[in-house]
Amino acid sequence: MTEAVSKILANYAGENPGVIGNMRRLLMHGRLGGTGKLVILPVDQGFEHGPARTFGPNPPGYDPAYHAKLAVESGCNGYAAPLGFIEAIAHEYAGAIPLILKVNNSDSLGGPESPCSALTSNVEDALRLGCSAIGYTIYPGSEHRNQMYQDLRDLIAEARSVGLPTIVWSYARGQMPKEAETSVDVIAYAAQIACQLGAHIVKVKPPTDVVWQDAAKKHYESIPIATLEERIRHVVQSCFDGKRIVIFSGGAAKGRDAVIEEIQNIAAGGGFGSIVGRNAFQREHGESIQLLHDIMDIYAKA
Ligand code: FBP
Repeated sequence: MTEAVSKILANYAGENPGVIGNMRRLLMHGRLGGTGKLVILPVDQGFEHGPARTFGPNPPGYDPAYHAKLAVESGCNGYAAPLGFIEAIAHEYAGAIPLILKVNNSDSLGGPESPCSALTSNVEDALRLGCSAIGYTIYPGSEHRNQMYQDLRDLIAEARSVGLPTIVWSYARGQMPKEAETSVDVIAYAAQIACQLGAHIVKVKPPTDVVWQDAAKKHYESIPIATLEERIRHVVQSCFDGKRIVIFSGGAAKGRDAVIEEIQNIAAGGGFGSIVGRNAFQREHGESIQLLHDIMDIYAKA
């Protein structure tokens, strides 16, 4: 194990050997293995956004094998997906790359006011499929958030008891306008909630310079948030002063330069890495490998 990884894992000292071992597996795997940085390929958008929106831009992606292969070939630290996609590839890929079973999901077919994901698989499935972690989404801001928090607490306890770490996708949405979902105060708050619930790794969206909560505004007068780098630093600080791993999502597909610029800022602000889905698999195969490598190179040098 490298010094960088052992320093990170020291922050999880109370955890059992199974959890630590699986986190070590994630941190030591792939092109960024040993650097303390992570790039994960998540492919749950078929469930979350629907097949045409997700796979239409690069149709080979309709095949679950395409994504597992992309994650391995590009040297990602891990591959995250819902039950169906993991079941379709686990016989070939368990052990080849850390698999992360996304155990809850929601679709885009209902209203946006009170989002709440369904449990679509469980800890037993994760073990059966040879996964190294589970993933769970919470929606701080939804009227169902307290139920999600309680369910997550139980799930983390169950996963921990069999040595699996939990990655929490913390997305504020529900009873708030769109611009609030990515405001810096709300993103930092969503990240803090995930850490307080016991998340081993937290995943949030890159924050904008909007401060949404009135009660927080005066406090942000003394917190630098003008640049993305500064905002990332604040989110990292909000994750137990950097003692919990926080990674940032890639978002809807955009041009290469915009992706690279965003990653440079995340890396400069001390972010631990990225979970990049659409910006990877919606590109043609060779192009997506190249972009993932470019992203990894930025983190490797940070
Ligand atoms: P992307 O890089 O494609 O944004 O993937 C990250 C992710 O968290 C996925 O796991 C999830 O399906 C998606 O973002 C949700 O995006 P949105 O909030 O736009 O529905």
